[in-house]
Amino acid sequence: NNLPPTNAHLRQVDASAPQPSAAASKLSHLKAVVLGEALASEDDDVVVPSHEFSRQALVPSMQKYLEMYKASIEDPAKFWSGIASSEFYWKQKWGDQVYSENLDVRKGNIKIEWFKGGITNVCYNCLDKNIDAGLGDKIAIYWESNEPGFDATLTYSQLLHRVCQLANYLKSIGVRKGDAVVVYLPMLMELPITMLACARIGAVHSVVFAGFSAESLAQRIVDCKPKVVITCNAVKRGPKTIHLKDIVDAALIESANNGISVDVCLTYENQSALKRESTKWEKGRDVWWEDVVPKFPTSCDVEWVDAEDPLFLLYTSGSTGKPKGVLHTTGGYMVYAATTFKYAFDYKDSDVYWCTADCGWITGHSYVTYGPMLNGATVVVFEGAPNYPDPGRCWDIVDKFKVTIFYTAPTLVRSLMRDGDEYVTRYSRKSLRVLGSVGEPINPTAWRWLYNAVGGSRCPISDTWWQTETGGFMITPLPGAWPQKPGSATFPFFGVQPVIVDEKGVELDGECSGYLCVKNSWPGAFRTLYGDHERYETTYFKPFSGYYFTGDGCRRDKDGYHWLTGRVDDVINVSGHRIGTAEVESALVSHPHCAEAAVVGVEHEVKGQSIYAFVTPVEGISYSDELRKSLILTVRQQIGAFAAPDKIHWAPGLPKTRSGKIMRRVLRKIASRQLDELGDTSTLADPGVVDQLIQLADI
Ligand code: 6R9
Repeated sequence: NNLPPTNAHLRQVDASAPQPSAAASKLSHLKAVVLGEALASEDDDVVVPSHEFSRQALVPSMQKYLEMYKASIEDPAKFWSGIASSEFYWKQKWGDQVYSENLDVRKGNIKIEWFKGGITNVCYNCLDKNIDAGLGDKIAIYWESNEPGFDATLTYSQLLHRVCQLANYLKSIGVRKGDAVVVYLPMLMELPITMLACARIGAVHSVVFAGFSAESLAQRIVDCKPKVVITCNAVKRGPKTIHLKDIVDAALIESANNGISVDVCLTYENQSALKRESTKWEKGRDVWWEDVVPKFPTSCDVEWVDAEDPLFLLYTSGSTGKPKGVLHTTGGYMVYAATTFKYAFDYKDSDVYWCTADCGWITGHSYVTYGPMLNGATVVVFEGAPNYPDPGRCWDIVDKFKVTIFYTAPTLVRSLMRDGDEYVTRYSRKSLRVLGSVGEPINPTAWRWLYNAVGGSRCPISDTWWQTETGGFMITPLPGAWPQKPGSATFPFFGVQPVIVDEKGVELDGECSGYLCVKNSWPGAFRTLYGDHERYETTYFKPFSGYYFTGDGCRRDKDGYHWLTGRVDDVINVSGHRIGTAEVESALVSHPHCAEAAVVGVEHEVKGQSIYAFVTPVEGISYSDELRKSLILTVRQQIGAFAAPDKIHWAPGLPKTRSGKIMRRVLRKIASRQLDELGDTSTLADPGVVDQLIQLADI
C-alpha cells in the first residue's frame, strides 16, 4: 500500500498503452519502419508483443507483472524465500530472518545479507540437482571454436565429471574454502568448468578477462593473493594468436616483485592455438592441466557453505584509483541470477541459449555460467570473434545450434549492422525467439535493426540494465508482458525499487530525469569491495544517503519507462567495457615523457564511446607521432588493448580551476568539437588554455 512511485506510473501504462493485438503490433512495426529515427518522440514509439508470444510467456501481461511486482515489494522476504525454497536445494534452511539490510550510512555500517544461516552450494544447484531431476543427458554446453567446424559438447553429467576432477585437483594442491583462485582463461569450456569447480569446494574465483595486460593481472593477483592461477597457453581470436601464458608469466614476476608469489600455474594446453613444446615453462610452478586433472576421480563431495560465504570476486573500474574487487556471496546471488535469467528471457526447457559475453565480465558470470545452468539450460560457449571469418558468423552459429535466445551487446549489433544485411539474410535464424542487449544504452536504430533484420520482427528484445555490482538484471523488459520502446530498458525487475534523485538526493516523481539510485537491497547485490568496505560505503552509499547510487543517469518518461542515459561519473563505456578515466590517466602519466594527462569519453558510432586523451608532454619533449604511438602502447601494456585511446590531443596545459581541478566538462566539449557549447570558462586559472587546445585539435 506504500508502493513506490514507479508503480503508479505502471498503472498508467497499463491503461494507456495499446493492447497487444495483431493489428496494433503491425501498426507499430509499420510506424517504426516508416518513421525511423524521425519519430516525433522516441517516448511514443512502441513495439507491441504478438499475441502468440504473450500467450506462451511466463509473464503474459502487464497485469500479471504488476501483481508479482507488488508482492515482491510489499513483502520481499516472502517473495524471495518462496522462490529460494521451491527452486533451489538447501542443505539447511536459513534462520528466522530472510534478509537484513542497512543502506543508510547515517544509521551505521552498510550491510546486506540474504538467507543467512542457509547452507547450500551453487555448483550443486547447477549440476547435481539438475542431473537428479533427469537432465544428466541434456547438453549443458555447446562449445564452438574460433575456427568454424571445430566444436564440442558436454552433457550435464559430463560437465559434472569434469568439474569434479578439477575440484579434486584443486583440493590436492591445498585450495580450501575461502581461498582465492585467479582465472585467466578465454572462452574454452574449461572456463565455466573452473568457475563451477571453485564453487564446488567453496573457493572464491576471480576471473580476469583474458584481454587484460600482465600489469592489470598482477594488480589483481596482488590484491586477492590466490594459491593458484589457472590459464591456458594461447588462444586464437579471429586470425590472431594470443600467447596468454606469456602474459601470466610476466604478471607472476610482477606480483612476486610486490611480495605475492603464486605456487602453482595450472595451464591448459589449447592445442588448436599452440603446442606445448612451444610454450615457455617454469618448472616447479607450471603444471599442464591435461597431465594432472583427468587423473582425479569424477566425483567430489560438495563443500556446503553459508549463503553469505563469498562465491566470487570480480574486479571492475571505478571513477578513481585502482580497480575495485566486487564481492558476491552465495545464496542471494544464486537465487537472483537464476530468477532474472528465467523471467527476462522467458526461459523454457527447450531453449538453446547463447550469450556472446566473455566470462571475464559480470555478464559471463551471471548469464553464461550461473543463471542458465541453475535453470538447467543448454548454453553455447563461443571461443572466437563474432565477425570471423566473416560478419555472418553469429547467424551461422545460431542456425548450427538452433539458438532460441541470443543475448549480446549494442556495440556488436552496430558493427554487424554496418557490415550489411546480406550477412544476416544468408541464414535462416528461424529458431530465434528472444533477443537481449546489455552493456550500454542501445540506440533506437540499432534496436530496430536487431529487431527487424535479425529477429524478423518476431522476437522481443530484453534490453537489460544492470551492473557488476548488482549481480543480475535490475531494469529489464519481460518478453511478452508489455509493449517495448526501442532504447528503453522499461521497468524494474521483481524486488527492485529504482528511484531517480536530483543532485541533492531528493526523489523525483513522475516524468523526470536525474541520478539513478535503488532504495532497497535485492538478493544479488554485492556485499562489499574486497578488503575495502569503507570504499564500498563511500562510492555507492554516501553520494545519496539512504540509497545505493548506480553511477548512471536515468530519465523516466510519461508512461513510467526508464531510459538510461549513461554514466554520470568518470567512467567511460567502450564497447560495453567499463574503463575508469583515472586508470587510463595513470597509465599515461607513467610514461617518462608524459607530464600530465586527462581522459574523457567521446561518442563513437560503433563502440558507443571511445577514449580521448589530452596529454601534456614533459618540458623539452615535442609532439610527435612516435610519442603518440608509444603513449598508446603504454596504455595497452598497462591495462589492455581495449583501453587504448583512439585520440591523443596535445595539450600545452589543461583547463584547471584555481583550486587545481581539471574542468572535464570543457575537455568533453573540445573532444566532441562542440566548441560553441564550452560554457563558462571564466573560473579557469588560465582561460587562454582553452584556445590553445582548440588550435591543437587536429594535429
Ligand atoms: C552488465 C554490465 C555497468 C554499466 C552501467 C551502465 C551500462 C549496462 C546497460 C547499460 C544502458 C543497458 N549499462 N547495461 N546502460 N542500458 N541495458 O554491463 O556491467 O560492466 O559493470 O557495466 O554499463 O552504465 O552502469 P558493467
